[in-house]
Amino acid sequence: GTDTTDRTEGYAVRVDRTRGTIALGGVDPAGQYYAVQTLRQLFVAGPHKRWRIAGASITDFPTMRLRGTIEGFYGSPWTHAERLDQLAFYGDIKANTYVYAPKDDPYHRDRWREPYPADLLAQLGELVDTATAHHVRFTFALSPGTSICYSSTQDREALIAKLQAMYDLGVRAFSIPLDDISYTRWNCPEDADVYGAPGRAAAARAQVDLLNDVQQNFIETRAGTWPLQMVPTEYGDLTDTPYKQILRDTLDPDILVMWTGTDVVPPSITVEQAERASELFGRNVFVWDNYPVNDYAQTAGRLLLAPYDRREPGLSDHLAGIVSNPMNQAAASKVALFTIADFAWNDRAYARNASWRRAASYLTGGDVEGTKALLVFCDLNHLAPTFGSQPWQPQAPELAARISTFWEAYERGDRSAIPRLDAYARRIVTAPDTIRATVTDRGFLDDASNWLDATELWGKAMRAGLDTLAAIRRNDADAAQDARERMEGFAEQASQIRSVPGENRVEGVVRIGDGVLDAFLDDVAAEHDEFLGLPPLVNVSEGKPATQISDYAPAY
Ligand code: 14T
Repeated sequence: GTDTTDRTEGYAVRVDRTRGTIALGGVDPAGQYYAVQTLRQLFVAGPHKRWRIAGASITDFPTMRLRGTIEGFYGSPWTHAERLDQLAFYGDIKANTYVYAPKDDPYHRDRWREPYPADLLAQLGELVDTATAHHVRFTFALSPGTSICYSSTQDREALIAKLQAMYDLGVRAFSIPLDDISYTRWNCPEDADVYGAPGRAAAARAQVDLLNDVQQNFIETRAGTWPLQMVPTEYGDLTDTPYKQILRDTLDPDILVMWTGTDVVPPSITVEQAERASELFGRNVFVWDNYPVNDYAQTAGRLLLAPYDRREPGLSDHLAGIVSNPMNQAAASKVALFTIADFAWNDRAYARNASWRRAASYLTGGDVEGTKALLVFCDLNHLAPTFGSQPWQPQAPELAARISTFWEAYERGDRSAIPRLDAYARRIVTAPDTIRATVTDRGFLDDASNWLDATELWGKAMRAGLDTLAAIRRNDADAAQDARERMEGFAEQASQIRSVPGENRVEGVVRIGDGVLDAFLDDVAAEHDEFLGLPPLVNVSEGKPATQISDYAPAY
């Protein structure tokens, strides 16, 4: 075929098996690189350690111009080695953007004026080169908002000097995030004279003054730079305010404005919302998506391993792009990042489950058993919280469906109910070993280690629970008692496992299938109590969540 594309980063691959030829073409260097990546990914392992490829005819291009991550979380920043590994990973998933904005790098935010010491500067230089090698735009972000005096020439000079040092390393993309700062108080008395009494409108005037200056007198006067990016102080709502009006009307139209969707961690992002945000800021917004970031209280003890979801097809028409704010655990973030890159590449063709399977397959190097085991594990870490009390992605949807089918069959007296669920429980028990044997990414195994340990124990508790029910069914009181004790022992052990100190910013007990797996064990215990002739327990906590044993009383 001769169908090609002229879209930025587009490419074509033709594999003609009858002629035995392979042709690759790219619109630009990134497109050529993606042609090679795709060809590499099309090879499958054949017998005798030989790689095989079927015929292929592909013409492809991304719908979103900017795709990737913003290391923008609080808490333990990624290590240098993790960052190098991520940049190579972005090449594999055709992501082209990495924004360096770790809140807890002191030189990024708290001590933004201070130059990087030589050793850290050398590392940043290595990141820039590695990013370039994988066609990733290393974007350096500097967050001066907590202490900058907008009207101070000295502060402006310090900021430019810091950006210039990065330019000298090869950085060509820059961002000035102004999130999570007070905009109703100045950092110096002079700002009140220049911009007026502190408030939303005055903050917008000061920010625009600074940003336009950087765009016009730094970015535009340096060769090869991309337009400046910024994060507004109002980054997560759709209310028109004097702040947004001033940005819309006076911020240099070339400057990219980020937006998180609503409520910091958005339960969904619709086309209508994106259109509205883009209208409010006077340009197509650049989405900073707070998934799978786990730096806030609701994520304590969690890894977030669900595929990207509830971002509406068609968003690409109204956005400059999407970057994900990932977890403190870099490698464990790859499951979500893989799927986000899929969505950003082609939002209208995105299929969450297919993308999730491919992410798992990627991490196991295509190992079929490993992929299945990894998906069982990811299902148990599927819950995605918001800042509110309701998660935006449910916990363990696969296990929950199987358990609900199980209880129906069990109540009906279906004798295959227990063995069927036990087969899945066995997969939970063995998933950690299979994952450890097949996932080639050591970082992932390290990040997930405690969650893998907990998974095995919860799986064993579940199997002991099923043994309890089986014993009840054959009226074997001793065996039922014994199995219940084993069940409770495993559950007790599992609930001792905590997140790794210094990883999850908010540490806590490792959560695995919570609300589903533990609920199943509670239901088994209730069945056993009934078998023993004990009255069922009722929740007497008067509408509040039941958290302790005194919240329950026997129903006589
Ligand atoms: F800039 C924004 F786009 C943004 O999301 N900023 C922070 C971000 O660094 C953090 O990782 C993320 C998730 O916790 O949320 C923002 O930080 C907040 C937001 C809040 F509403 C921290 C505390 C809050 F109460």
